[in-house]
Amino acid sequence: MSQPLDPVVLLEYPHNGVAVVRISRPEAKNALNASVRHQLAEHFRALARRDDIRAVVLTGGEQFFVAGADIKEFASASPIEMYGRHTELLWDPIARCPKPVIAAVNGFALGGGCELAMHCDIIVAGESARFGQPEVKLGLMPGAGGTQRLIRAVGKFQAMRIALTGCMVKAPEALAIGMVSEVVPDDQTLSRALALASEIAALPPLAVQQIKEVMLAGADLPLDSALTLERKAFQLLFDSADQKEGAAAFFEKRKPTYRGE
Ligand code: CO8
Repeated sequence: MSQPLDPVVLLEYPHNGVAVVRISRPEAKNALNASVRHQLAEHFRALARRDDIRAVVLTGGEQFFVAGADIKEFASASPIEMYGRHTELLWDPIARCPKPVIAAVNGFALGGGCELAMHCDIIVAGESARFGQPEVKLGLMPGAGGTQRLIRAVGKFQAMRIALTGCMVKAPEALAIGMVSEVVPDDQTLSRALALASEIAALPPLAVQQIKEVMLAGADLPLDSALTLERKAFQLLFDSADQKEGAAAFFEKRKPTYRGE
């Protein structure tokens, strides 16, 4: 796929099986304008189809992740204009990416930026990172999953406090309430996210993808249905060459070679 003329989202391939999607719009603290959203969606659609990519790291700058939706683009919009933008079609490729997505967050992840991080499967935060849903201070509310993903991640009482006050949550507190996976020194955020991505990329991709799919889909189902879904996916994996290879390597006391088949 050809790179757009004015790329504000960059693609890099630092390690085998790992892609880095980097938002680069520093003049607006990486605020999500139409170009950023479209390029993000385009990259995620393309990465989903690539068999050689087994894990994705999503990051921003060293000083900031994403300061939210671009306020200039919606400050005077009408409801019908907002509806007609169908931004859900641009979030979907991120939410539905079959490969694990790890957010590496330094600095601000606010509003749509916090929602973007919560689209990911693992969040590594630098110790100075700040998360928040400040939309209420603009007379708005989260509109890309912030009310729903946050309450599912941290429970009612923390989610209500965060969304109703628009406060900023510092990384150590975010870790304590389950809003992020790990906190590391700021200069190690990307390297830690890359290390996790490489670790996952070396594992059997069909098993990895089934785990992600079942955990996300099952979380919104009644327990019985979710357990059935889990059982079916578990059984399906017995048809994979990688499952046979994993068992054979265990008994032969050697390192397995996984081919994603
Ligand atoms: N949109 C547009 N421009 C922005 C944004 C933004 N969200 N954030 C920062 N900028 C711009 C500033 O206007 C400024 O531009 P300029 O230099 O031309 O004046 C530049 O970035 C630098 O910003 P600051 O000077 O403010 O930098 P500071 O370091 O002082 O502060 C902050 C950084 C704290 C991040 C501050 O910029 C800020 O509070 N930004 C707004 C945060 C916010 O309210 N985010 C939520 C936006 S609403 C939202 O995300 C709704 C999501 C709904 C989902 C989508 C549905 C369509």
